[in-house]
Amino acid sequence: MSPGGGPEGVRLSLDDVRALARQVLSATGLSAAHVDAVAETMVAGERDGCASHGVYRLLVAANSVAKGVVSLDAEPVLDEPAPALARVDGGGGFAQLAFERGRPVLVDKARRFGIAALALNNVVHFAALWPEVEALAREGLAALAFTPSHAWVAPEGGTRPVFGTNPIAFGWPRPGRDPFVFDFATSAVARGEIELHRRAGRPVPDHWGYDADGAATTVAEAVLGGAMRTFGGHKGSALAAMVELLAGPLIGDMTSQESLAADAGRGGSPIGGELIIALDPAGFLGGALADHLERAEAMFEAIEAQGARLPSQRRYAARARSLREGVVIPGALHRDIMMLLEQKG
Ligand code: NDP
Ligand code: PYC
Repeated sequence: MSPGGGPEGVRLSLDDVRALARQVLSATGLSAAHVDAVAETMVAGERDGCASHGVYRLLVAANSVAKGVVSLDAEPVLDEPAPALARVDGGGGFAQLAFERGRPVLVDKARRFGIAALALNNVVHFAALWPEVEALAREGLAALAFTPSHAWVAPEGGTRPVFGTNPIAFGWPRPGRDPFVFDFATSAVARGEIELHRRAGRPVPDHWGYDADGAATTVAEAVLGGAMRTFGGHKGSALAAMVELLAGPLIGDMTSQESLAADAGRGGSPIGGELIIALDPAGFLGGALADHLERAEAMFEAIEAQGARLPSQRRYAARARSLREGVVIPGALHRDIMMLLEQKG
């Protein structure tokens, strides 16, 4: 760890971030396998400039442990309900380890059948989805991932929460280049972003949510206690419903309303399911694969040629910078993490 983050920040190398994340997670009592899997997603989030899903999530993970929401040493159990389907029961543990255990099977099935799906059930989820679809795209697969959360988001036209923040992530393999990846909540913004605004005492835009009386507000705390809004009006609302269905009832798991009810006021991270779908482009394209992937590149070029950027470009640039220079953690967040460590020590 070295100074240089400015008066309000602490500069850390990525190795420092990894060591800190492991130390805090170990101190909560998580098993070594969970510590490793969870820490890596936090390092990746911080490295890629995704503050709402970086080391801030140490506070979130520790809260879920303290509230008794997560199983500390759950060993994920894999089964294969059909040739192209895999399912991992996470046993109430964090989702990251369940994904790690299911990923090789998903990749193998996608290569064998052209398309395959992996359901994660009974997992506690607080993570970003891009690390998963990016990893699959780096294996040459197109990938989609969905997960509900807790009922925090109102449907378009209403003001009471029904949906989770319900992210959708997509990855596309680009030969010789970093994959094309996007990953966003179907709410106007991730809840973690509103929590960061609350921590910093900053107002939020008035289209992010309603207070408990259903009135638009710029007070982060009021949105957290009221209802968030979907992005893109009725379109985000329909996509949020799709995520509920695909990663809830379709895989035998909870909707965001059910997950919030199961939390019973403890205030932990959502417990429920995730669906990941992987397609091998070679399944449709066979020997013509290279030609068609090249046509995809023409589309990316047409986007960039007019000065528009691709999703994931900012993240890859942040990654390159963090690998060179490390990252700067806000001072208040660093203090809260160190305080957590002292309490556990
Ligand atoms: P954003 O609204 O910030 O959108 C992020 C995506 O949009 C990224 O792929 C980003 O690429 C891309 N993007 C942003 N601006 C542009 C632009 N101008 N041009 C092109 N692409 C752009 O994210 P959210 O706040 O909605 O979500 C943040 C994270 O929260 C996600 O990773 C999500 O998985 C996570 N989340 C997790 C939940 C869970 O239940 N586990 C629930 C909700 C959210 P880039 O990264 O390069 O900027
Ligand atoms: O930021 O909305 C969010 C979120 C919910 C669960 C994990 N992240």
